[in-house]
Amino acid sequence: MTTPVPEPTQARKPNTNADPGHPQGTALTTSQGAVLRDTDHSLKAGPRGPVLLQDHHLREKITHFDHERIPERVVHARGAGAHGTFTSYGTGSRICSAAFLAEGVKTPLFVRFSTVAGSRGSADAVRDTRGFATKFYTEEGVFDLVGNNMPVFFIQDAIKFPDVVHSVKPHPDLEIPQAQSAHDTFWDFVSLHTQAQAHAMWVMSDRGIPRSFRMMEGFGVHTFRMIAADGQSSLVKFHWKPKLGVHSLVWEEAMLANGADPDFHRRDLSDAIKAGAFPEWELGLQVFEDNEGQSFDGIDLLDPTKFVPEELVPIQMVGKMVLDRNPSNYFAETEQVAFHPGHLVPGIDVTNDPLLQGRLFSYIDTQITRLGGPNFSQLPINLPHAPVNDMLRDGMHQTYIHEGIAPYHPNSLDGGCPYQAGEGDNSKMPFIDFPELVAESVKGRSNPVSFDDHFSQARMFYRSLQAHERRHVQQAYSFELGKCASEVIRARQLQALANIDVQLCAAVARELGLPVPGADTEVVDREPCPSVSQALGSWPVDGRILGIVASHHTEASVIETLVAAANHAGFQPLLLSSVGGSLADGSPVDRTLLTARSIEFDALLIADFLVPVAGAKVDSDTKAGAVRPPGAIGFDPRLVLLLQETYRQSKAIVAVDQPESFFQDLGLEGTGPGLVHASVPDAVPGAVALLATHRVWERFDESGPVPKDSARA
Ligand code: HDE
Repeated sequence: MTTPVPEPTQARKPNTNADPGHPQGTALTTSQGAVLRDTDHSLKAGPRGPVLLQDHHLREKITHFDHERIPERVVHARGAGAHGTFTSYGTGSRICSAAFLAEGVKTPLFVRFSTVAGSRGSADAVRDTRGFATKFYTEEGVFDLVGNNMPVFFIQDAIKFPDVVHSVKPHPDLEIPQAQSAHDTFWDFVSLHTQAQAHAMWVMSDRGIPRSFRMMEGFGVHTFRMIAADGQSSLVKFHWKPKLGVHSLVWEEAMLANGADPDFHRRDLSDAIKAGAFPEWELGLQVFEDNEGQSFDGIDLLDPTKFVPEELVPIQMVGKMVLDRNPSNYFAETEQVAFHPGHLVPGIDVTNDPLLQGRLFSYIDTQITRLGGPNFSQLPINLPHAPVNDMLRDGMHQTYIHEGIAPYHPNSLDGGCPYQAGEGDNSKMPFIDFPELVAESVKGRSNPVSFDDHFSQARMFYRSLQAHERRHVQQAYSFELGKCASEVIRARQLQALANIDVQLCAAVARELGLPVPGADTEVVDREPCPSVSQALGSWPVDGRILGIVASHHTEASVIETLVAAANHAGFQPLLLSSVGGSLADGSPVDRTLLTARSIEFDALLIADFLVPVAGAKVDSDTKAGAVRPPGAIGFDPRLVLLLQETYRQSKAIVAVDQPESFFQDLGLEGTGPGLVHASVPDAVPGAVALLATHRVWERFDESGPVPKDSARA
């Protein structure tokens, strides 16, 4: 059968970031634009072959396919991105001349969130630091803020980066475990190299398993320098503050998610954007006087293993970021985006933090390998929106057709162009290399003495957490060290914990069945900083997932009322029923008991209990592992499992017009915290009230969270 000859294809669009799209045209062609008749059969000598070497289309198609992959990032390989806009409040202009910080300026941007350790296909919900990298396409050139969701780092000097990364990556013999720090080499390094203890503490806390990228803080980690229009310099630390607050998974959810939905965070981000629940952050600065010692209150600002508590230096907000567009092509955008901490604009400069200094070398080097040459800034996702007039020429994948004959400076043949700032008609604001005084010193391989304190901030962080958060930290260390085969390593890490907090050390030692060592280092006690706790305060529920359990017999008006109220409150409602199809009001079922798992929902409304359907077999269905209590014999066992998991995960469950005995029948604790009975009109407001604090932590914590603290009040 012959395929009809198609229309000629659309002209290829030029590569500009303003319009980087390459829509699929109507007519199939080769890469050279020749229209093709057949892409389903190789060219053969007769229907039974052999295949002819002259089939250029076959060879081009397969050769290109063979080269579809580029080397993944050596760290931060697993990521998800989104486009958005930054709107400046103008408050940053007091200390920084950067044009994008002037009042009301809107700057397009692209953000890539990532895990650090795992490879590109690894699961999202692993315990790890998260990357939080933002590319601002400002009118003065690209500014990249390449940060993490934790304010401290494992090492103080870039020369240690290959060491820490080799330790967390899978063991080289068998390449296991993937995307995990729960193994010998990581804890070997961290326990020997105690400057890593503060960052390890953050990773062992709930921050290591975020609920969503939308609910993470971001930190520039290093101290940067800002220069005002009058030349005055300040030292600053960057902070991203999420509108939805900082929230985490519980460990059971993280483990379930990695099996049931390895794309958990990626999906959450793109679903929220699709649903119009656009994630938002405020950008804030901690500003420090640029003093000679570059320190604040005994904290060396050039030491990236330290942070400055908000209680000591409040964060001044300078603008807001909204992410409102998903990438159209993962590879072209999220995979090819190339960040660099040296992509700076006039008014922002680096400091001498030795970790930052090493990063300035590393990123361009890695992009050359990863993106196949030095011209990666010409890729649409990396292309500055400011005019580019460099004298960089040629190289692999050069897409510009440069004109002129004199790409050198000074020249007279191209009329002297391009001019440096201040030459010819170039009066533009140039990048400022701040004329910092370089202290008289001696060349050598050493650290300042102030870098020697490895434990005081880990202790401060731990002691600033709420009781349930501290329990999570104890469990995380116990799990991770319990996965180490070497008892020497476990004992060495316990020694580090003994220097951090005696009770933490004792709790972990108990789990490991090892003796509790005494401290062997004197550690300064710092004031706790409750602002690092995630438990204090309340937040909007925008875009949180509300599961509404309904049967095919639930009245249409009940479903309509609940869904409308959920949408009105800002939730993303998902209808859950025994099987698929449509409910009484015509709404399609979003999840069935076969496809749903507790991890998907932030809270549940039970509009109807679900009776067992054929296929729900208590004995043979692993999802129905929950033993039904006598009162729940009439319930689908998978619903019992869902509710029991949701309960264990300290999430709210609202029984809508259900009998008083509903929760007891399920084997849950009657009317315990977060188990609520409500009428149809009161159901969604009940969920809003409970979700504003993210979880019902009191459920398993007799002391309950400490009342709201002044830091968040
Ligand atoms: Fe990175 N880091 N890093 N890093 N980093 C990379 O660059 C490196 C560090 C961070 O979504 C690589 O393009 C060195 C701190 C993020 O594309 C590489 C050192 C912080 C991302 C690299 C550090 C980060 C990277 C790998 C120690 C938080 C992902 C691929 C001196 C402030 C960006 C790439 C994205 C990626 C090197 C330390 C954040 C190899 C040598 C500290 C968010 O160049």
